[in-house]
Amino acid sequence: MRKEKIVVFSGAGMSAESGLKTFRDSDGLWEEYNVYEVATPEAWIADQEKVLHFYNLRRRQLLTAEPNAAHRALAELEAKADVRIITQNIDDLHERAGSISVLHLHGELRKARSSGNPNYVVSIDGSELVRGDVCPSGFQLRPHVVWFGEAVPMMEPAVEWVREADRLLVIGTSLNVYPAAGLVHEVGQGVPVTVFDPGSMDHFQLGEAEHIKYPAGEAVPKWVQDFISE
Ligand code: BV8
Repeated sequence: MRKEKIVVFSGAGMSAESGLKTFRDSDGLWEEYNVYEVATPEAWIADQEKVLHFYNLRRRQLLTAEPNAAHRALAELEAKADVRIITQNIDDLHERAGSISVLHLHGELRKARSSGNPNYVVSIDGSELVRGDVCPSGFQLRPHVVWFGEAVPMMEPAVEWVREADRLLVIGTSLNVYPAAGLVHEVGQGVPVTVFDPGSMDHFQLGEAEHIKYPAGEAVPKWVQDFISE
C-alpha cells in the first residue's frame, strides 16, 4: 500500500528545545542583532567581519546542540510514512536526527559559498569562517544562507512537495517570512494541516488547520506515536 506523503514545514521553534535561539521570541536573535546589519547583502558589503562573526557565533552554538525529541520523532515517522521536510532553519538537526529528505529553503549554516561563484559550495570544517577563506578562484567565502532581500532558489521544489502532500505538519514557525510562509497555502484542497506552536498564530489565516498549542518536543512525539499506532 502507498505510504501517506507527509510534508513537514519547520522553523526556528523546531530547534528551540535544542537550545538554539529563535528569531522573534522574547530572547530571540533579533533582540540582540539588527537583521539588516548581519543578514542582508548590504550588511555583507558594509562589514564582512561583522556578518562572518554573527554566523560563527551561531555555528559554535550549533556544534554543541543536539537534535531534540521532535527531530527524532520525525525521523521515526519515516517507518510509517513518506516524510519530506522543508525547513527554514539553517541548522543540521533534522539530518542529525536521521531524517533523510530535508530541503533547506534558507540555506545551511555549516556550508560556505564563493562570493564570486554561487555554484561553489563547501562544508565548513568546525565553526569558523573568516576573512581570507577564499574559493580556488580567490573569492571570499560567505555563509551559504539566503539573506533578506535575496532570492529563494529552492522555493519551486518546495512548492511541488507541498502540492503533492497528503498532509502538512507546520512546526515552530511564526510564518512571518515570505515567500516561505506562502507554502502553507499551497496544499491541495482538503489536505489536513496541523500547526505545532505554543504561540498564538492569530496573525496568520490558518483556516481549517488544527493548532496544537504545545512545544514541539512534547507534541510532535505524541502526534507521531498516535499516527504510527493508528
Ligand atoms: C525575498 C537565513 C525577493 C538567514 C532567513 C524589505 C526588504 C527586503 C525584503 C523584504 C522586505 N519586506 C519584506 C521582504 C521580504 C522578506 C521578508 O519576508 N521579510 C519579513 C521579515 C517581513 N523576505 C525575503 O527577503 C526573502 N527573499 O523576498 O527575495 C527577491 C526575489 C528575486 C530576486 C531578489 C530578491 C528571503 C527571506 C530569507 C531570509 N533568511 N534565514 C539566517 O538564518 O540568518 S529567514 C529566517 O527568519 C529563517 O530562515 C526563517 O525563515 C525566519 C524565522 O522565522 P521562524 O523560523 O518562523 O522563526 P520565528 O522566531 O519568527 O518564529 C518561531 C516560532 O516558533 C514562533 O511562532 C514561536 O511561537 C514558535 N516556538 C517557540 N518555541 C517553540 C515554538 N514552536 C514549537 N516548539 C517550541 N518549543
